Amino acid sequence: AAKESVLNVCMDAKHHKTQPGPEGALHGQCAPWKDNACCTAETSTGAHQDQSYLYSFNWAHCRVMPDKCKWHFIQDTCLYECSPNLGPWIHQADTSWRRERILNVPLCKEDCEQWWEDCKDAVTCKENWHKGWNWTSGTNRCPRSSTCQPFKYVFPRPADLCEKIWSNSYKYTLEHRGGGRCIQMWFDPAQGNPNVAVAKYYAQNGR
Ligand code: FOL
Repeated sequence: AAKESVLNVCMDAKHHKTQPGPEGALHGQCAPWKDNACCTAETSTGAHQDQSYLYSFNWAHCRVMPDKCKWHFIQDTCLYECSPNLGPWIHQADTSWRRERILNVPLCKEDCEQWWEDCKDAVTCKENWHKGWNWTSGTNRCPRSSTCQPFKYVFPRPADLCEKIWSNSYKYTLEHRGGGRCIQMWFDPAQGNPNVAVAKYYAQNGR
């Protein structure tokens, strides 16, 4: 029962609730978290919109992002905004837009590899999507001197994508979905949220 303070918490970031709790109606891919969430219904809707009020982020900064790839970015946004089970990996952030961030969340192998597979032919100009954009138009555009290339060249292996894109929010692991040792980006809520047990495990066993 060590470190209970990191269980069932929300990070102190741009859109997170102070405390997790039930949300009657979370939108689309965020619905699995409706029994206990750090996101509001409004945030869950924003997670599905292009250049939403959340971060004004433009997925199509090089060209339109294929839907099968965007699905993973929506799922990532849902996990990031809604999960109350990321406490063991919350750290102080040093940015203007959030006090806390997640670092090295152990992502399930299948989730990372499927994300990479479905995005390998999508195109981007940057490896780290947190920093260094040109925001003068109100949304992120590719900085001068960057070039648009397929993900498979920017991120040669799945680990490169999952780890580098959000400044090491995730750590690529060899752990499998359902094994209780890695965080799943999506799950069937009928069986409960599998990430509850994962957070409990890491809260006791470190890292
Ligand atoms: N998903 C995951 N898993 N982890 C995250 O940390 C995460 N973060 C976002 C979305 N999904 C995530 C938020 N994304 C900027 C860019 C992207 C972004 C939030 C903000 C941005 O304004 N970047 C500025 C620098 C701002 C600063 O560091 O003060 C830039 O230079 O482009």
